Amino acid sequence: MNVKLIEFEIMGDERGSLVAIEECRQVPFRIKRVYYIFGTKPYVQRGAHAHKELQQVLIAVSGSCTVVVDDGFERREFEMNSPNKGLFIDKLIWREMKDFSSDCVLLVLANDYYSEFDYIRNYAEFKKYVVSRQMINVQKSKGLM
Ligand code: T46
Repeated sequence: MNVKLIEFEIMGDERGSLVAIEECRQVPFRIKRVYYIFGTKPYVQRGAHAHKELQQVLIAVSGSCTVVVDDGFERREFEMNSPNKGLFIDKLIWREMKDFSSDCVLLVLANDYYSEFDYIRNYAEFKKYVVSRQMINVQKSKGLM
């Protein structure tokens, strides 16, 4: 599954800590958009969608939450609880976020602008889309397309 944890270097001294993130260095893409999610109630689930093209890195810069990722075949859970931990999520990965602590600020770096057309918000539709993409890739690899 094309999801991976990235550990950012903490530059600290007696005053505290600092993490620097630069596009195409600590994150594997050019950053076109930054947004953050905060004030989410602990019983609330967010996400429940996939993106056709968008790549993102999620960082709990404060507090914690759980991120569930699913490529249509396998499901994994990540506990995001540290400002020096980023979760890279490639395109075509279903994601759900839950168990937000009251102080959670989830910072998201994205490689493109917001577009509702890029979202797949229905899991059955997502599965169908992933399988059809796989079939196209197999045909391309056999030189049939
Ligand atoms: C994702 C997860 C991790 C905008 O107008 N611009 C934006 O850049 C974003 C991200 C959202 N919006 C609007 C669309 C909705 O009316 O803000 C509202 C809340 O968005 P949504 O319900 O999609 O939020 P989440 O927390 O379910 O999902 C978000 C991102 O949308 C999504 O790309 O991967 O965070």
